[in-house]
Amino acid sequence: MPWPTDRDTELFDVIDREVERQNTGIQLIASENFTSPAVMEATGSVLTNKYSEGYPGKRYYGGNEFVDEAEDLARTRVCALFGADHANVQPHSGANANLGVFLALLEQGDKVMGLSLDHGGHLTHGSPVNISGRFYDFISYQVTERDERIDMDQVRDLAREHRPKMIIAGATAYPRTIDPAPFREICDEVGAYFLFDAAHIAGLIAGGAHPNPVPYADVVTFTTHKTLRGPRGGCILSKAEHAAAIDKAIFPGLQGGPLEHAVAGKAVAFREASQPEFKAYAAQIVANARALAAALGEQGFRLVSGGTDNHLLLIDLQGFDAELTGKDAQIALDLAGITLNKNTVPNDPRSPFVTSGLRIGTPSVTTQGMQEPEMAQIAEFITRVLRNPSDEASLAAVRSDVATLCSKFTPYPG
Ligand code: DSN
Repeated sequence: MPWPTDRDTELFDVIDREVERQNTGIQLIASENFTSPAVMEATGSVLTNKYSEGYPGKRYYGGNEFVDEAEDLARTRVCALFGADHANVQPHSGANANLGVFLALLEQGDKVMGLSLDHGGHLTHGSPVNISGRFYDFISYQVTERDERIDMDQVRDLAREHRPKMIIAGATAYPRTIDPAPFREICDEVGAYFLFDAAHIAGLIAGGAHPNPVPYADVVTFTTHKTLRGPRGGCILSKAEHAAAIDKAIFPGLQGGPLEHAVAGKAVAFREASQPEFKAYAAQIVANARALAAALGEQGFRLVSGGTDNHLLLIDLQGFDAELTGKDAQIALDLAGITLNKNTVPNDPRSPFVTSGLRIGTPSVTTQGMQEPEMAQIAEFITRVLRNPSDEASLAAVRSDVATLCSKFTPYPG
């Protein structure tokens, strides 16, 4: 029985409109990127047809000889890229990667430490609405009031007081370098496992623009679609001693059949990230974030922690316009073709649905080839929008300027 031959215009027209949106607007969501046609080719391949529960050489179903080769390529490449003993490339997402690590190394109710969500931590680092916060006893550390950087004195004090089974480093909205060495020292002192969640910065690590936590941490998790520029998905790197427990936790503990088309896309991305050009890419992401931070600072915006070391910056809007919420700023910028997300700032008086801040990232615009001069232009566009967020004519004028800029840097021409 053949497949239908008529084109599903209802659905593919929607995708065409999304291509147009990505091509003509400025994408500043810190956790997004434009993946390569090769990654998309692998992700859209016939590997989507195959069931392959298990791991290379140990599958439950037949016909996995080529899937095994693809998954082995992904595992070998990512281990070489980060200098890891062992990789599990099957997690469907970063959240699943983290949950898999918890399942492998913790018992329900164990104490774990992570960065507080409202200070830049991730949902899976102990939020009460996430399974992490419901099944484990999380103790949150924060950033300091003084410099808005992770308070390592507090991390040490809390670790000594609570003796957690695991300490998590890593963040989703933190603009500064996270040094893995002091975390390792504290973990050793209190006998805790050290998990580094590198989701946001995996590409910066691969490109040499951020210290590599792999030599320090027992386990490193990350998503493959952010700075690393691969397909959507997760990955776990671990010391050899944790390999069997992690593999067992992901399958059969947490997931069923792996998404081998996504695993193949990851293999392609790991190769791309090992090329010399990727080093230049990672360095330019950081240079662009710094340039954007400096330009926004000149326009009167306060940056959380005063700037950035990585791919993202956090704007605290309270000094710029006390009435302007992150929510309203996001909506106005979207209307002008600038996509980013509202974000709480440390000690934010507003709720996470409203917020007083914006998170801005440079991975996507850097993939497009934009550099420091374009960052100055983007800062100017953002300022024009946020000075008059309800002025439709002003928003339309910025929208037109955004389209002109993007026409020189189209990610997916044709
Ligand atoms: N939602 C991702 C982010 O934007 O940082 C993290 O999971």
